[in-house]
Amino acid sequence: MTHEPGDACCTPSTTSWAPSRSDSAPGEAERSSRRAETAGIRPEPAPSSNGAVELPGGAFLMGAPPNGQPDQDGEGPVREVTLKPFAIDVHAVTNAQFAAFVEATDYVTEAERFGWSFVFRQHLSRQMARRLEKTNAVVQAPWWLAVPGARWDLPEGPGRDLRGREQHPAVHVSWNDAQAYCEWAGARLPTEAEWEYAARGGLEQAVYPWGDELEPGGEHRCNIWQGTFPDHDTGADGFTGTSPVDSFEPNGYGLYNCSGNVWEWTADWFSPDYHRQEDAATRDNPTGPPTGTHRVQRGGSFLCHVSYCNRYRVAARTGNTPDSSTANSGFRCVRDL
Ligand SMILES: [Ca+2]
Ligand SMILES: [Cu+2]
Repeated sequence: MTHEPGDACCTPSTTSWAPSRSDSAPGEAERSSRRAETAGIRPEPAPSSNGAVELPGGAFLMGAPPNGQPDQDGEGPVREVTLKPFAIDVHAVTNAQFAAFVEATDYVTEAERFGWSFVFRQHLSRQMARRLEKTNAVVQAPWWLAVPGARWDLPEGPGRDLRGREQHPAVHVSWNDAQAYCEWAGARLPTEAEWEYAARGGLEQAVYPWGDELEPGGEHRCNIWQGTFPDHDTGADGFTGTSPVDSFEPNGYGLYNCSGNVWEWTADWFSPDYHRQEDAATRDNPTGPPTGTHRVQRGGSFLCHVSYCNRYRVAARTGNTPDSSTANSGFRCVRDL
């Protein structure tokens, strides 16, 4: 049984570039050499109160129906899943919130410990992209470059800090980093089922969090890619990279950016087929397979385009290894009620 997502163009894994993080023993965790206050932004005073909404849970239809293509990602079958009530943050954890966490704990992210993270090529200077393209590109997805020094507070590597991006989602955060934040904030990552139920915003089996049309009335409702992937993003939706976490209209539950902007980590291990088995474990407050290699990510990102992955639909899924970090991966928190 495979545990890997269909293809990893959306968020590359550490193992897709050598020296991979899993092969190189991480050094002694150093104190963050660049503390939050030097990231150019002021930490948010109340990091864990993100404007959460309480959701009643109950039964909903999870997954997407067959569309004539092989279901490599395991979006189907459509199944009824039941959830307990929970509270979920209306938006992804911001840079300002992550800065407060780092300031309070001196936490060192995995990207900092390993010394690099994945950045989309066009977000680098021409010189840096050229310098790195021969040695540091992901073979299957050469628009991703492993960039030395890229980390949560320097999303494009040394150079530009977070000024002006206080309310953008924290990125270059691995699953392990997200777990550490959640623990500190008295929260947890959503299960995949909780994430999808919340992202659907009360609509049954709609394609997107707001309905079935990508651009209703010609209006952009999420931050994805427009133009020709991966060469030219017109930015017609207003953004060619991350956008503030409360951009665009929220869904029916008041949640922002469930589709697009950044991929969001969930608690579950990834499997394309574990949930096909119909039993209590997969239908009643499911928590995913007991083991795996990749953690599920949901929602798609500013890089997603219909010509390539089409993974900004609300049932779409991908995954990455828990130590992987990329410029388009973030997370939001949930709490039990
Ligand atoms: Ca965009
Ligand atoms: Cu994608």
